[in-house]
Amino acid sequence: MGNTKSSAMSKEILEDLKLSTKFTETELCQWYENFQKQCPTGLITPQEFENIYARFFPDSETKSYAHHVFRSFDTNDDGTLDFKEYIIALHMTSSGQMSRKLEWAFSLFDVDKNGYITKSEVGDICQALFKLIPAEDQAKLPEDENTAEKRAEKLWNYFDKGDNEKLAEGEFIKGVLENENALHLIQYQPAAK
Ligand SMILES: [Ca+2]
Ligand SMILES: [Ca+2]
Repeated sequence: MGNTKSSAMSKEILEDLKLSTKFTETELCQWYENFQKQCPTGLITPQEFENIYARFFPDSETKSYAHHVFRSFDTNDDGTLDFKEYIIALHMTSSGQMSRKLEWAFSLFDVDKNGYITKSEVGDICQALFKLIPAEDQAKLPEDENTAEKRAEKLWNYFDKGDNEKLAEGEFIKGVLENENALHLIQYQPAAK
């Protein structure tokens, strides 16, 4: 207390994050302390981010998925994640609210950030997601979901769009909310060990 080290979070960022997330001041300050410890420069690089994913999914190829997630969190496009982006990411992805998670999923699939998802973007993310599935589990997948291409095709068809059409955020969220299997195809959750 009263120890205003240079590492303290600015009042402005704190107020901003309190407004835009459901986190309390105490939580935010604790996360800030942890963030500073893990990341003394205050910025997470793509490489550090990849390393975190590699630790979470030791049996998978995480590089391309980590790259896409990083891009979706780097809202100001400067190639690093600052504390604010990190907390917003945490808020979006850990929220109990499905609609918020799906807003994030939309930004994950919108690879070029133009506000629409194309079939080829669905293909890119399905590739990255497929690589997250450990090889032994890939072998157990149903016949029509056992390659990234099949999964992308199946997912895209749920949205009822032609190959050259594009998908807006509302259509994406609605489509996934109405279809459990679409929800299953846009994510990978490792079986609990
Ligand atoms: Ca950034
Ligand atoms: Ca796009």
